[in-house]
Amino acid sequence: MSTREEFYTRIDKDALAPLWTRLKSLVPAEPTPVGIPYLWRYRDIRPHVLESATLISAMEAERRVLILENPSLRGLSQVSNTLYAGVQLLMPGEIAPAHRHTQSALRFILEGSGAYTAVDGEKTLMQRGDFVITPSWTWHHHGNDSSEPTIWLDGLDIPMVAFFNSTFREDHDRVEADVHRPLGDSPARYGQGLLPVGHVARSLNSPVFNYPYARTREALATIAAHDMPDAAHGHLMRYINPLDGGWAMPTIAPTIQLLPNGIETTPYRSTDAKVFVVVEGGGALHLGDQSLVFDESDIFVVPGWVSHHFSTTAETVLFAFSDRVVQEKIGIFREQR
Ligand code: 1HN
Repeated sequence: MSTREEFYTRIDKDALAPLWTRLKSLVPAEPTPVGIPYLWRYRDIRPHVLESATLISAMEAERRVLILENPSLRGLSQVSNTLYAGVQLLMPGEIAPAHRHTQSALRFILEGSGAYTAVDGEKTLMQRGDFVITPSWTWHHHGNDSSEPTIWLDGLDIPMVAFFNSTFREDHDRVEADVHRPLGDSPARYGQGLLPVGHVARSLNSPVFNYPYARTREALATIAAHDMPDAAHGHLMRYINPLDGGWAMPTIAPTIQLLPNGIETTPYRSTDAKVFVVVEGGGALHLGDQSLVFDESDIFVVPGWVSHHFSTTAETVLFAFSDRVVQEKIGIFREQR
């Protein structure tokens, strides 16, 4: 054994290790992508999601969800290095019981009309394309009083909160938590370009907890009708907290973008892994020599620092979420065109 090896063996007993053998891997020149790019075709996963209702109720499951697990992170319940994603089903008449947890959640509605989620004492109805926030530690339950199955994408910061070992959960003692504000209260107070004078933020989240697609789509259409698309992003907008103009959530950064029909965007990469939902249209995601063809309602993940670009075969709207907000806050977000 060399003198160095003998030294490493000796200090190992005192729970010590040399940095110099590890420095280059601890601090590489640039990020090594975690997870692989992957696309879940909605037409493939939808039958499985619907079949799950024949096996278990929302009540028994608590949340009847099929996890979207990155193929290179199997068993970890992760879609990316920092995020969880899943597809949730609520059948007519069902309730997913009230609980709360320190993880923050977003919902992006894929199917159905008229189911509700109740968050922190207020219900909101969910339609396709709506983006809904469930802030950390708020009581929430979901109910479907409509006659159609309702399906949505859940995005949570589960791996991030686990990293900090700050995970707490609590089950409500009733199936439905108290609802003490009427439908439409939050949008009236916070979602009309108005704020109650003297309003004090109670949370780091936007008090607007449902961003209806009808309004989002109208904004995109108006902008796209007269503005040139950005070469890499088309018409890219972020969901904001109207109290301060920052991202709508403190740990997950949600965006919506319109890509004109026939566009071929320029290559782009950023340090945040992104999960996309194809809200409208179709096209392809290109990564090196790989192309993933996408259609309406498909969901795909692009790991951080992987160069990619898009081509479209129809006017396309993409919803996406990532950990960009956290990376910006701690000053490590990078992007490259
Ligand atoms: C959760 O509370 C929901 O409230 C969805 O709908 C997915 C995944 C893990 C932990 C909690 C929901 C979840 C979750």
